Amino acid sequence: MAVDKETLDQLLAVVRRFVDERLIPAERKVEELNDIPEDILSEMKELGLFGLTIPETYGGMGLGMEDEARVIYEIGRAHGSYRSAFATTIGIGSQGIVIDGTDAQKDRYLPLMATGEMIGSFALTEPGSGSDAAALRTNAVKDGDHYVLNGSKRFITNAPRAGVFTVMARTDPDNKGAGGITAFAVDADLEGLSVGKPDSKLGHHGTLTADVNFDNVRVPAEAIIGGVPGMGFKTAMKVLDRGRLHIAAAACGAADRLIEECLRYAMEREQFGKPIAEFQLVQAMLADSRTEAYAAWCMVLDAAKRRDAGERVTVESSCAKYFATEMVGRVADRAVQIFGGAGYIVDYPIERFYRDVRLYRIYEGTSQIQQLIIARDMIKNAS
Ligand code: COS
Repeated sequence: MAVDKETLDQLLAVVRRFVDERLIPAERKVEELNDIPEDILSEMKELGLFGLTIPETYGGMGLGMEDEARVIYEIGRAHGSYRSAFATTIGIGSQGIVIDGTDAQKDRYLPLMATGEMIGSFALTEPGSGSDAAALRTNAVKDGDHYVLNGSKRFITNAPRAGVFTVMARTDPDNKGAGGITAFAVDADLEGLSVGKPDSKLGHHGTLTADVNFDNVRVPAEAIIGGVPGMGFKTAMKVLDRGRLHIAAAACGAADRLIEECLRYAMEREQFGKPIAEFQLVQAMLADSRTEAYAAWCMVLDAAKRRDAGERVTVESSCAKYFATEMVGRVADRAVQIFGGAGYIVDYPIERFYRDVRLYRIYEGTSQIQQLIIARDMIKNAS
């Protein structure tokens, strides 16, 4: 933990107030604009949200995993796109450099990311490779002291705003697996790099995702994250170990908000002459949501503490992501049920959460990929 308990408590209180007073009231505006209002983005930068996990030496707060999870829980209570606005910069878009980057790469990028001046983005997924990440086809061919990148990346969060991409590309054409992949820190303004038009999505309106295309993009060899070719897949997986816990924490925050909305509505809404919260079938739904959310949050905290203690948490991170994101899907489904017709119309936040939380079970590894990671580890340890 890079901050003491008192500082963390103050930060959490400030973030909670920001969420309640600024972010939640502007949720409808985010949906209408399909973007985060500029004044809110500026306030997020002032609060230091873009530097939460960037080490203090580089101008960030240097939060450990548990503290990050606690802040993300709070942010997760509001529209999912608020978190996405800074999450790639403190998460998958910077952590490759934080975990494996050279000193020169850290010096160059991290101070700019910590203030939100530069947005970091993570480019792994391709039109032909998603779950099978090691099958990626973007290639980087050595040419003197540069590499020439060709290929396309898909569904890249914050691509239209990014200043730097962590790009996984194949540098060894003879190695079709993980060992042939190298991670590069690629500046967004390099010639030949283009970003497609933002995707139209089921939810997360306000988060911009797009294709990123590389057409003979010349990247200096110093851009290889960590300086050693062939390590890119491992860098990506280490980044995702942390990223998956972050998503699990966001799912817990979303569940918290949904439960709060459900309870308030159930206590106000009257049917058959009394508040629906007095009916045991509604109580069962409330209790199931509360119980599952509590279990998920315990998992996130346990895995986060272990990571902070230096343990490798690949499996715990997958368990937490798998359970928390499936949990919030069930909580959102029950929320629609408790709200009834009101849960299906846009005047209430429930239908939006129902759409938005669906993504948590897909990105940064589907639920099925988490199951595979967990079971593979069990089998490996037993054999
Ligand atoms: N940390 C460090 N190293 C890791 C690692 C981790 N979490 N996970 C895997 N590795 C290493 C392995 O140890 C192995 O190294 P060696 O070759 O030295 O033994 C190498 O990376 C390859 O690992 P593995 O054999 O497990 O790779 P697979 O191709 O079988 O795939 C999965 C692994 C399926 C887990 C991976 O492709 C994956 O996570 N897919 C989902 C991708 C994803 O989340 N996409 C979302 C886009 S990002 S928003």
